[in-house]
Amino acid sequence: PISIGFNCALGAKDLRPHVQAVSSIAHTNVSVHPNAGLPNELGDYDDTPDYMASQLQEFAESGLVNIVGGCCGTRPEHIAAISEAITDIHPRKCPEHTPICRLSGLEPLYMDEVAGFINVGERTNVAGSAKFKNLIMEGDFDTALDIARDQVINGAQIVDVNMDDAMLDAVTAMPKFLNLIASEPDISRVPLMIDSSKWEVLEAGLKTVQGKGVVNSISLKEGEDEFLRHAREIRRYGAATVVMAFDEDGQADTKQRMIDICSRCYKLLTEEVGFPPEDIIFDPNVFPIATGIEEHSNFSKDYIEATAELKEKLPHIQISGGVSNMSFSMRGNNPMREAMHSVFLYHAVKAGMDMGIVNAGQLAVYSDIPEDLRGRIEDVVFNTREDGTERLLEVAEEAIGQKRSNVIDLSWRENSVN
Ligand code: THG
Repeated sequence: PISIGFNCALGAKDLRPHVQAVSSIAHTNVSVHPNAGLPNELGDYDDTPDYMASQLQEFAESGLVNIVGGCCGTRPEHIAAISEAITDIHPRKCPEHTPICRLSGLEPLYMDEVAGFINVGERTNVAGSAKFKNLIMEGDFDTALDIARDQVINGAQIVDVNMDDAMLDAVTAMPKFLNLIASEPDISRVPLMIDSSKWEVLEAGLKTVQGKGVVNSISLKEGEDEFLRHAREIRRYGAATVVMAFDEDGQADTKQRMIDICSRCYKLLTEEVGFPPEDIIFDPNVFPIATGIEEHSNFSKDYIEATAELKEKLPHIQISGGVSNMSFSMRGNNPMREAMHSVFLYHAVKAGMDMGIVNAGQLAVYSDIPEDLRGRIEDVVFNTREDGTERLLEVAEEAIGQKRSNVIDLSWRENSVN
């Protein structure tokens, strides 16, 4: 746009905080055309030409605006006074554009150093939660909303929604659920991630989400033409996107393939589509380890090393991954899975991983994991010994016993107020 601005509204004075907020972030001109105050009981406008001119002069002197004018209640005398008051003042300068990924629900989410690692709630996924799936199948969307709310309460800064199931019409279910989320401000304050393997479902979601969400995901699976077409559409809807390391030959399952496919996608997206690199979220593939299958043993190591190289090589990108995938072989043993996720994240985040799809609120603290267990997990994550999986299985039973306590310690309430 040539300009983003405020029209009419509250009169110049009460618009100031809003003008200031937009002025500090807009990478285009900022315009203000206030009314001459709010109408009085008789429907007249009370702000005089001199008063309005002095207000707008102050906006201009503070460097907030590029274009000024008047709306309801302003007359030629107002415009003349405003024009004279601002004649000698330099227009606002646009702030420098810092390329960080900016998302939003009702509230903004800036993926900068202050925000740190971003947790994406995984539970509103019919393939990832039996409870969620049953509720959606029964049509109990209201109770299903509680799962989304719990994810946010437990620290999810983005909520992933997935309705892909053979028994479900996801093109209908996705927007239905997203619309219900939109009416719950405690959930919709965070950005949403629309998760589907079908483009029609992603597009139905894109049409529904407010703010700036994330598509999860696109890839080169069906070739360059489809990939570019989808990327352009996502751009048109103003969303960011997850790009899977997946090409015409299948999923990347080695470090080199992860790097090659992501690099190819980066070039296509930035050069052919003009996609902002900071809105590209690569997912190099988190696959299960400790499965007993030799070919799987490098998956986590490759992911972590590819992450470090990609962050180095491709400016401004984000790296994401479905963390709970890596522990599938320990299904039924949640304490062990939580410990594995935490160890994996500790190293992946150090390598540059920016965000992860996780079971929000169910992550062990790395330093709380007993040293012996931590060491055994590290051995499988980095594939440092052949008997790594066996050694992890040896202690798996013990881990089940160490159920994480969900009892909240309120003894601090016994202390005195002072
Ligand atoms: N990358 C991207 N998107 C993704 C994934 C990814 N979306 C889906 C998935 N992977 C991430 N989400 C989940 C959600 C749940 C689980 C794993 C990944 C999970 N669920 C329990 C299980 O299957 O054992 C369910 C238990 C229950 O029913 O409560 O582990 O990699 N871009």
